[in-house]
Amino acid sequence: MKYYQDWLSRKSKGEKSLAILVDPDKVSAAYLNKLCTFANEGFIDYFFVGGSLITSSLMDNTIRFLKSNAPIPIILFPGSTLQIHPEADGILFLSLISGRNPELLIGKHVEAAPILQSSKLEVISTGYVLVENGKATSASYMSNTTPIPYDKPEIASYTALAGQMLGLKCTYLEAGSGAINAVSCDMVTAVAQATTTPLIVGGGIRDKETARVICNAGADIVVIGTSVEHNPELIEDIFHAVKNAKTSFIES
Ligand code: 1GP
Repeated sequence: MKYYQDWLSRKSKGEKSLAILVDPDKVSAAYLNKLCTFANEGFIDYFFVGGSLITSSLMDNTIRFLKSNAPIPIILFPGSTLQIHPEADGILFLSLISGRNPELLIGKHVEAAPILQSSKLEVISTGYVLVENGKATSASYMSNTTPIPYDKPEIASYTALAGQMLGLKCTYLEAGSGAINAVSCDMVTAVAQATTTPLIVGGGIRDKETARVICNAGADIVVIGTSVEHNPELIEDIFHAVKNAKTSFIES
């Protein structure tokens, strides 16, 4: 569990990380080149690769390009079992614990298990928690589930805690790609205080200030996709904001 151990070690030191979401259906060759430049300069910790709907040829090309041109881990963030790719480094094995769709809680996992067993991918079991954000997102539409209300941090915190009690190794608090609002800081803090495992937060984070406050609220890894697709130059500033953040409810 090399990558997961790295997340635990960073969490124990209070170090925050930046993951860039790469959706193969949305990115150009020029953008991938740019991402690799930032990764080589040390401004990205992880690539998360996946999307709600992807054609497999683009997935192949994207993973191979990133793998050959950047020195950082590629973690799959799959929208379906079709997105399991053996040349990535790890996979978020997502169980959609905010929803009540049995296929996304366990059904697809049974289909994926033999494929993952025969791969070299590091499998990181993840409680995936969708949060309502002001508009329907691909994640809620494609999963056919109802997200947790934006203003109910206690529901999110007990959902994440139940996931941890079930043995899931981390929580991904998700407003959905392109969300109008990022998850609230109150919700991030509630989940961070209820659990001891790494907390990933994404969806609708568009600037360094939002990344900073989400990290200060208790996120360990922030995931950014849409905003940097539009303006990759944001990456360096967001990276510095993330690295300078510190969970505010922990006494030093
Ligand atoms: C989606 O959390 C990610 O899973 C990224 O969201 O595209 O809104 O940055 P954005």
